[in-house]
Amino acid sequence: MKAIPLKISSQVQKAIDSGKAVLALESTVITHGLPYPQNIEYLNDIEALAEEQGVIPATICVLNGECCIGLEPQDIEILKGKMQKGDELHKLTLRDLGLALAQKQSGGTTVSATMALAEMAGIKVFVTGGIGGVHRGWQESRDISLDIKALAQIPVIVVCAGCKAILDIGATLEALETEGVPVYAWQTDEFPSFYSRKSGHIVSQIDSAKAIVQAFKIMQDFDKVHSGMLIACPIPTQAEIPFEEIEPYIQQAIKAASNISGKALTPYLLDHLAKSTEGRSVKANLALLENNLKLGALIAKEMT
Ligand code: PSU
Ligand code: MN
Repeated sequence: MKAIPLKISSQVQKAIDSGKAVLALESTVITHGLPYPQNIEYLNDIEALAEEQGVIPATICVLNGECCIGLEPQDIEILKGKMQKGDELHKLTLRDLGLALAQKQSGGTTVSATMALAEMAGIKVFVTGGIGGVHRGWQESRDISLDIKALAQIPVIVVCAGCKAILDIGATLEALETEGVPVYAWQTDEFPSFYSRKSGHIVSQIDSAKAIVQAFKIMQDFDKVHSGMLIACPIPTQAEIPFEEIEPYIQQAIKAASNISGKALTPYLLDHLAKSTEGRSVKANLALLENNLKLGALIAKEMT
């Protein structure tokens, strides 16, 4: 078996070599989660914010068939160029990586693919907006994100603001339990629901980066356990869209998406919400990403 070649940016490589804290960042949020040009602004802002918080950002994506762990300035230009030209940027889950590398594709990596690549690079902490999970109506569609399986099998800590609000949150939490994924809410006992701080679902509370890292390290000492860990960090109060307010928009979006399935579904729903809420959902998304990054930085620093 040959190892998959990783294109680790010089900054990230230097940080790894010197034992500095590195934080992996997801890229499907850039290619498929946020509208253009906010997505490129986000990429620049979030990398700067990471450095402010004392960690080296490693945005992970695939560019022309290469697995990038951290982006060089020219990589950001390539990504930007592809977005401007409307070149195809794929949404790459873990199962898509083989063909993507073989065919020199480019794309954003989802939580499952980013976790796998981060782990291969030795990065243990990863920040995203919301994980994929069990979709509403799963009894019929069987739509359950590969993210759940990745969390069960790849030992990386994932910081998110809950699962995407468009999902069946209760069923997602049950699936995470079945797969043995530890799930903690940050300084609260309620699992947040992405745009809102509340979901009505109670999970275990965790209050410090130290406790997170300790629990994670002990889990790794179990021979038969290789799971990741999910830390759900509620969106800041001032950026929140209360559940009762966003829910009608979500239902509208789901209704409009009745003939869309597979991996096109999430981007469709997010785009629909961005339009129907006149950009409010995008603003909330950006705020929660920054907030997650700050927590991810604390954990990554604790890890070193
Ligand atoms: N949450 C968002 N925006 C996104 C995603 C999640 O707010 O773009 C992406 C993540 O990359 C996640 C993926 O891993 O959607 C899950 O997609 P699916 O439901 O098709 O598995
Ligand atoms: Mn799916």
